[in-house]
Amino acid sequence: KTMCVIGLGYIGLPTAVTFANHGVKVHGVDVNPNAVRSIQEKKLHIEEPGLQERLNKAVDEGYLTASTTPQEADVFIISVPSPINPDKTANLEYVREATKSIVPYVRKGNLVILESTVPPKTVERVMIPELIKTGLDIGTELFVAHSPERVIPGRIFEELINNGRIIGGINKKSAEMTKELYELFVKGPIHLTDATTAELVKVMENTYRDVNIAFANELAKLAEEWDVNIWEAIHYANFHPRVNIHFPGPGVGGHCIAVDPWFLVELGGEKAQMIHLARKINDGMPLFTAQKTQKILNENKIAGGKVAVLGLAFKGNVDDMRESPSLEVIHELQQLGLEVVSFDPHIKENKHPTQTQSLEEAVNGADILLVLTDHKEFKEYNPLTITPKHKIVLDTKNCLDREKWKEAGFQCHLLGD
Ligand code: SAJ
Repeated sequence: KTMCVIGLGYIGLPTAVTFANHGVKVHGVDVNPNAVRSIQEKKLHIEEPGLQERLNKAVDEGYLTASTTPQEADVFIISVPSPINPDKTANLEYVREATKSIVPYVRKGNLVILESTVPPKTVERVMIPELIKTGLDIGTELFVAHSPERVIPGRIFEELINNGRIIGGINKKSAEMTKELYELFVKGPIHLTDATTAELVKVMENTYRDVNIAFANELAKLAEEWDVNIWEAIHYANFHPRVNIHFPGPGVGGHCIAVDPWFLVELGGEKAQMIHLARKINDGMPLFTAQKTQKILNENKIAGGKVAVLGLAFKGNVDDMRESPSLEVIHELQQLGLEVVSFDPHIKENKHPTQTQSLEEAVNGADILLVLTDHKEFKEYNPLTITPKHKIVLDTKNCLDREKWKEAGFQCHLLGD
């Protein structure tokens, strides 16, 4: 089998590499010539455990090539961004352009698979009208399916193989062909349905998480009123066999959970009230976090104040700071007139104006440490060696060993306590 993967980002590249490692001749395509070059040279432009070895193998054995233009293949996989516009409407232009780009290369009997997460009806309304231009009969001569990825950055390869998949075809044959393909490496159960159901399922999963996190954030705000530690409370509530409350935090980042619910808000309008409210609650957390930081400084009678932000990435142990709540928190802190420096062991070069290159540099002269990301490095810090001006820490992810930090003389605060 031959395959053409359009879009070599966080999902497209690991997917291309995995198929290549399983004997499929894969041609990767990206509009960004730098991404293409780095793959040809086996240099990674993204951080993901296990990716480097797998990429080396795929390229060295001749199973993975890359360029900026598609070529003929048995299967086409589209894995391009589906972000939201500033007005929170879905931007499906990448999906449309990627589909257009393959039209000249698609032949009778081919299979086109969309991996990107999209609003329900995108295959039908955006892709099919382009694919019709091949002149092939959709469903008998050209097969189309949605097979959304469900992997979590940081554990992509483990999850690509072990997670179940939901595959939605424009007809049964399309779904079955797609299933047969993924069975090359997927060990989890594969469920077949229609394309629109698969689109909705994927968006629902991320929306479930967003709404649940909004609930946790609201509980955190309430718990503060009563001096209850919400982390402890959620921990106990989750012992109930039918309860699974997520955890509060300084906001919801990434390009999935904070984005996909907007697809449902756009399509659902007035009917999507709870989903919309959850988005607003989570988007309000950076301001809440900044205000709480200010409040702690006030209580300690520290005027002005220097905040050392620990963590720029949108979540622990990843190097991705796009859509990170940390950026918003820093902005809000600066709006409050506070001085901010930041440090993140996973964000290597100078990617943010507040960024310092070492922990020592960041905490030097700081009045408060503000932990925004649960990186493993932060958990391993020995607080005895950390000497800011004032020993105060606000741990928004509850990731530090509180007792140890208290013993080291730190005044410890949580989001929701
Ligand atoms: N977060 C909280 N509280 C929690 C859990 C997460 O505030 O209890 C925050 C994180 O700090 C982060 C954000 O939410 O800022 C999102 O992180 P995440 O780890 O929940 O999710 P992503 O965006 O890395 O990946 C999600 C996953 N979806 C689900 O778990 C339902 C993944 O399986 C999807 O493949 C991915 O979105 C995607 O691409 O759609």
